Amino acid sequence: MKGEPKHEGQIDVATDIQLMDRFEGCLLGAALGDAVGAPYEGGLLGGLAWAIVGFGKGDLLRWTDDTQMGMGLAESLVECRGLDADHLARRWADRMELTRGYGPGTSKLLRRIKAGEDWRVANKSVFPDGSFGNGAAMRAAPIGLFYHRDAEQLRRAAETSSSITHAHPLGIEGGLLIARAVSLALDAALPAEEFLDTLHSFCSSEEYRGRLVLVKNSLGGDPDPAWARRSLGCTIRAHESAVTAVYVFCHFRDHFKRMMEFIIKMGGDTDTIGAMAGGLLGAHQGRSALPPELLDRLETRDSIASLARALHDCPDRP
Ligand code: R7I
Ligand code: MG
Ligand code: MG
Repeated sequence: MKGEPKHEGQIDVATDIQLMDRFEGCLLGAALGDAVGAPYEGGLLGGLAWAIVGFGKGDLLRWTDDTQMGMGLAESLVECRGLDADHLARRWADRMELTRGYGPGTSKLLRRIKAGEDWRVANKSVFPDGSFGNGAAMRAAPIGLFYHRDAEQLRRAAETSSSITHAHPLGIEGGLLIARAVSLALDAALPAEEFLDTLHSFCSSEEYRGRLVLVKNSLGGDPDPAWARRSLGCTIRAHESAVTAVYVFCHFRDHFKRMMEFIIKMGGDTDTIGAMAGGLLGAHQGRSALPPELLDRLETRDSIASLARALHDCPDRP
């Protein structure tokens, strides 16, 4: 039982079951946030395009590139028992379905990797300094889960996995922020101030650190979508959306539906902010915090849950 002294080698079963539940909550929460936010990304035209792609699929909640890449990352971590960047680059390139709404730069460079180009070359082929889109941040949750016990391994894995497609320092930092935030969110007792302070010291650029200070100052007040849009951003750029997801999580850490309503009201990159914030909420609260009536409609729900369990059970997880 929790709190009782343990003998050497004895496993705390309750804690392990809770951790497994939070792994499931995280990957399912990210996919659900992505799928619930997807019809609102890109305004009316984006919604229309998403509806056309989904025509005939009933009320299934369909996820986008955010989840496709996140699941590819989780699979690769499990199969390679840790991060193998070449394996991961191939996995992403092989799995890419264009109807999932990939970012323009990412889809171009994944096509080049699929054609045989090394990711170390492809990642500067579209933008000369690499991309600062939020494509690395949107899929970073599995890194946060897998390496949650070791912040330095987490940093290295987040940097490498981000730079496969997002070599710009701001793109990489988005992946770092979300991976670290997920690892911290697994601790259900962590106070929001401490969570934000740890993230602040983990980040290096003013784009991220300045916004994290704004988020800390907002604690205790009411969340405001217009303020968040203006001061933190809700765009496709990593530094204008990853901290925003942290803000949303801090204000709605146990209200998935209210959190998604807020994200949709804020507008902009709704699927991606939904994926990042949904992953944080699920990591923090576990699977039971996700509304069952929405989970029942989530595309590939069961395989996402079993991938989360495989990630948890991976023998080489630090
Ligand atoms: O980051 P990325 O994979 O896009 C992810 C987004 C999410 O919202 C997904 O849901 C999906 O809809 O797409 O794709 P990128 O094309 O790498 O980056 C996104 C955009 O950021 C680019 O298309 C550019 O508009 C902008 N951007 C840059 N612009 C100028 N210079 C990214 N990097 C640069 C840059 O270096
Ligand atoms: Mg998307
Ligand atoms: Mg998006």
